[in-house]
Amino acid sequence: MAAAIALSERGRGRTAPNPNVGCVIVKHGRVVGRGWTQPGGRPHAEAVALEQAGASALGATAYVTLEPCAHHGARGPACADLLVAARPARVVAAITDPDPRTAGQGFARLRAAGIAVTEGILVEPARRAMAGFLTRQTLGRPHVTLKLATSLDGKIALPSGESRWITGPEARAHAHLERARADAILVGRGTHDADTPRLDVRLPGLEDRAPARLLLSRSFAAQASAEHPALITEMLLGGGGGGYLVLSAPDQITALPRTDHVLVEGGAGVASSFLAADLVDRLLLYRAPILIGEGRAAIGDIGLGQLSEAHGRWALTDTRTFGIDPLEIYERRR
Ligand code: AOF
Ligand code: ZN
Repeated sequence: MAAAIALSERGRGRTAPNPNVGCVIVKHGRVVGRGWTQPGGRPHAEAVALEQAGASALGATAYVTLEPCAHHGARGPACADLLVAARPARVVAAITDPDPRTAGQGFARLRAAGIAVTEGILVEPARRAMAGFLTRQTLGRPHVTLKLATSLDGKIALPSGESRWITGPEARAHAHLERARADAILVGRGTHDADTPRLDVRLPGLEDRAPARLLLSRSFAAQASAEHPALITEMLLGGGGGGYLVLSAPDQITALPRTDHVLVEGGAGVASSFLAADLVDRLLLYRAPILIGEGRAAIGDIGLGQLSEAHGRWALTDTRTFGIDPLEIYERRR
């Protein structure tokens, strides 16, 4: 199942509004098929893995990160039916599909066909891997990751504004991998004007990833929507070499099509407005072992009244080190 979850990560950021699912088929201790949800959402993970396994799927065990779908879509058959036809002896799944077209019916169809089903394996890691789909299903909006790269004392720049670079190349490369796993990347007007970030994925083999670029700017959005009265306005800005969708408020991410994972990158104004609106689900805190002292804080006012409101909100779920920079990952407790 851990291998299936790792495979599912390959689809993350490219399958919305479909979940990024992973599947591994094992026969006599050997992997005979591997699959993950393909860009655009189809083929599904099981279809890819079963195609690879061919006749070897007979009597095998299929590990899948989400309950196989039970609906005959216009875009392909139900994975539960594909499995029933291929006749594995057993299907092991992480979580139930909340989509009402499946919601337990996938498992029921497998069991009715005499296939053994085990549910609930590695639930938390699987949930994390498809957090975008699950957040869309439960909260009706994309899953939001806020990335911060700070000094030990929580600063992102000198008083002069100098900020290149706080963290080292290894941490920055990992941040690019996070971009590859997002459907959209968001920055504020200040960051856009100061850094003209390219917001692309500069990693070997992943250059084809092109997450949508979002700009949060109240004044810009007002100006743009006077010209084009749409909720979200597409604009071509100088620098960065491409188009942005301009949002006037954080909660407009809810209306973005085909966007289940949003990565919020900077700066302090954007971080503060997403935190104040309680729209951050996951915090990536890269913390360079340097002290800046007087400087620009990573986060401004987030509307906190009392200290008691701050406690209990965040849980540390992972720590890693890139080069000399530790990364802490926190999740919002809801
Ligand atoms: C699976 N395996 O790899 C994925 C599944 O638009 P469709 O027809 O592709 O269906 C989308 C739904 O299928 C989606 O809401 C979710 O319930 C399921 N996604 N299911 O068996 C997969 N990506
Ligand atoms: Zn399916």
